[in-house]
Amino acid sequence: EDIPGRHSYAKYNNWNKIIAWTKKMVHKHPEMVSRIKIGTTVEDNPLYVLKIGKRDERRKAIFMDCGIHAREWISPAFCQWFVYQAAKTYGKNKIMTKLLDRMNFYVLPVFNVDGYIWSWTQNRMWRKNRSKNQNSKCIGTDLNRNFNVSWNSFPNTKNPCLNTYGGPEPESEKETKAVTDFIRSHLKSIKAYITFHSYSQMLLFPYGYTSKLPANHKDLAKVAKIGTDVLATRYETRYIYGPIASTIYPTSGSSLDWAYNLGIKHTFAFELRDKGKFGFLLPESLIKPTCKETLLAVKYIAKYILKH
Ligand code: ING
Ligand code: ZN
Repeated sequence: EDIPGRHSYAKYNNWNKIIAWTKKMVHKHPEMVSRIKIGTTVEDNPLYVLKIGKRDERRKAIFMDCGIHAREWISPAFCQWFVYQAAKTYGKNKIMTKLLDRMNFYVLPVFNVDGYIWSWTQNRMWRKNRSKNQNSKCIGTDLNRNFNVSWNSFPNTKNPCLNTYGGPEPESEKETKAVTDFIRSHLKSIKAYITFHSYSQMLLFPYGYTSKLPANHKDLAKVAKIGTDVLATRYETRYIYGPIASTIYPTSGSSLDWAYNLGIKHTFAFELRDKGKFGFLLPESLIKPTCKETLLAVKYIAKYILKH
């Protein structure tokens, strides 16, 4: 589909607009933003990571992804807002300048491109990717159950017709493989992994596949506490925080647990607005408020990463 009209940070943008936007960001800020193609999807769409910061691989980095689930449109909207604000406020905002002088951000604005397109054109409530399944008419794998961490150890990940199908094997999906290859090859610099979902207003950290707490639980809980407090300063939006398994529900094969066990000791998942009134259909009037308050929390986490 090719709906005319301009890209806007106050609107949900379709995939064509988002690709054009990635290109524009690089052209507008060539010294600050570059675009890396990390792979392609099942339907041969490109997977682009935007790198923000100076081109020095020795620095610390934070990897962020949005849109692993197709219908969670506020998530890609946040990644776009983040890149825009980072590039725009560098040299003006003290914290952003310090962050970008000392670290890189890798931002994947849409992880599940095929699913995102499907949710725009065919089924607004689509969650999974669009890969075909053997011996089943049902389409798609849940990319957030497809990672190689306690894969398939919980119910509902084995049936291709369910929304939480984990795929035929870990990293079976091209999208998952592209992201895991990228993170593995940049592991030296990546000090934090942040993934954005909606909805529920939660800030989650490991683990999902066990009720055991990770070694640095106290640090993660402290960062999440302050992060959610900082988020609330803008519009008094209340987030709860805690380990995935006890705060939302147990999950196996998630990107968050995978990244943590790979050695990235600060991994967080945001469940953005709201708490269910609009759910996945968050009105466009709430995009900017959601992005603004979330940016405060992300900047806080990044500052913490710089210090530690
Ligand atoms: N929720 C997430 C899901 O994949 C989650 C919750 C986040 C689980 C991070 C594990 C890790 O089910 C939504 N809304 O998708
Ligand atoms: Zn999700």
